[in-house]
Amino acid sequence: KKVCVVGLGYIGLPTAGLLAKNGFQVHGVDVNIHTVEKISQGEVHITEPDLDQVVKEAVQCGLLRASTIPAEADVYILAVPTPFQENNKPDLTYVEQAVKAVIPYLRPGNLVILESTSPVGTTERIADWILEARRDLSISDSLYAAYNRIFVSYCPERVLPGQILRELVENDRIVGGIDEASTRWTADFYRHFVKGAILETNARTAEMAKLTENSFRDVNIAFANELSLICDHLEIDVWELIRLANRHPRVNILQPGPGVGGHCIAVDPWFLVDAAPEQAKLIHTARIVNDSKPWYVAEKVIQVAAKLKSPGIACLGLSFKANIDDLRESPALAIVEHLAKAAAAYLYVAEPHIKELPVSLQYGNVQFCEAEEAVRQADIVLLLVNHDAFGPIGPELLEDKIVVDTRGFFMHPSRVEARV
Ligand code: SAJ
Repeated sequence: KKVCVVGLGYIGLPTAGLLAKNGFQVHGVDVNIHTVEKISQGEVHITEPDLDQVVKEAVQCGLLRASTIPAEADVYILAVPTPFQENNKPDLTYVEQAVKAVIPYLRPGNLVILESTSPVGTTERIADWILEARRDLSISDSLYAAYNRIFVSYCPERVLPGQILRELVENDRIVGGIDEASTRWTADFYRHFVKGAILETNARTAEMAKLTENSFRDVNIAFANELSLICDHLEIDVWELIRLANRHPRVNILQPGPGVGGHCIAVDPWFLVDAAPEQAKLIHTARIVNDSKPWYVAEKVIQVAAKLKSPGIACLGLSFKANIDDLRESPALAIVEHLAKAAAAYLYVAEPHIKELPVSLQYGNVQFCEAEEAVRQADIVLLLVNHDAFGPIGPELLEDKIVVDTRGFFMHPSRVEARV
C-alpha cells in the first residue's frame, strides 16, 4: 500500500517514518523546501529521540521519500498545523491548502485521514471540499455509488513530545469517519502499526474527543494555578498543600507552574470556546487563569527586585516544559522577555537545552549562562522550568538568595520568597 503524508512536522514525520518501518511505501509532502531536502538526505529537522535513525533507515531503504508536491497513493494522512488567530478563532488555512493539494491525485477507493487538531465539523468540510472539486467522486454508502467512492476520517494524534515514536505505537487511537465504511477502513489501516486499542466512533465525536482531552488538562492545570495564587495570598506552601490533598483517595491535583505552554493545551480549548461560547464557560475561564499566570510571576519578581539595589536575577529555564528544547509558546520565555524589558535588573539566563539565547532576549542586560554560574551571580533565583539538569543546584548554592520557585523544584532553600 502507498501512503502520502502531508505535513512533515512533529506528527507527520514520525508517522511517515513509522509507516515506512512497517513496510508501507511513503510519500512525504511539506511546503518547506529545506525540510524536504533534509529528509531526502535521510536527516531530520526536528529534535525527537530516535527519529533521526528511523528516518535515515526509511530513506535509505527507499520506503520514504519527500517532496513539495503530493503523489498518487491509497491513503492520505494530513498532519498540518491548525493554529488560532488573534481573535482566538481556529485557522484552517493549512488544512484547506493540504486538502486542495491532494484533490487532483485522488482516485476512487482512496482514504483521506485528518490527524491535525481541528474544530468539530472539519472532517465533514474536507469531504465537502473534495466533492465540490471532484464531481467524479462520491461518499455515498449506497451500492450504486460504491464504484467511485472515497473515504474520509478523523484520527487525532495524542503523542507527547519526547516520547512520540513509542506513543505512536502504544497509545490507543480514536478513529471517526464521515460514515461507517470510512471508520472501518481507517481502523483497519491503523491496526497495521498501532499496538494500542483502536476505538471507533464518528468524525464529530473524534474531533471533540481530541479537544476534550487537552481542555481537561488545561482546566486541571488552571485549578492548580489558581490554588497557587490563593496560597501566595494566604502564605501557604502550595506544593505541600497539593501533596497533602492528593493523599485523599479521590483527589488528584496537577502541578502549578509559570503558565501553560506548547502548541496544544494552550490552543485547543479555544476551539471549544469558539464553537460554543455560551456553554464553554469553565473552559474559557481556565484559559484566562493559565494565560495570566506568566504576568503574575513576572510582576512578583519585579516587586522583589525593586527592593534591591542593582539586582541580578538568575532565570532558570526557557522551554515550555521540562527536559525539552522547545521554546514555542513558552510561558518561561514570555516571563524572561518581560523581565528583560521591565525589571531594573541584570538577568543571568540558563537553558541547558539550547546553544544560544533567542533573538527576543538579545538585550544588553541579559547574559546566557550555565545554571550554577547564573545562580552564583544572582541575588534572586527564578526557577521557571523543572529540568533534570538543574538537580545539582542544592541548598548551599541558594543559601543567601531570594528564591521564586514556580515549579516547587527547590524543596528546602533557606529563603523562599514565593512559590507561585
Ligand atoms: N503543565 C503544568 N502543570 C502540570 C502539567 C503540565 O503547568 O501539572 C504545563 C507544562 O509545563 C506545559 C503545558 O502544561 O507548559 C503543557 O504540557 P503537557 O505535558 O501537559 O502537554 P503537551 O503540550 O506536551 O502535550 C499534550 C498532551 N495532551 C494531554 O496530555 C491531554 C499530548 O498527549 C497531546 O498529544 C499533545 O498535547 C497534543 O499534541 O495535543
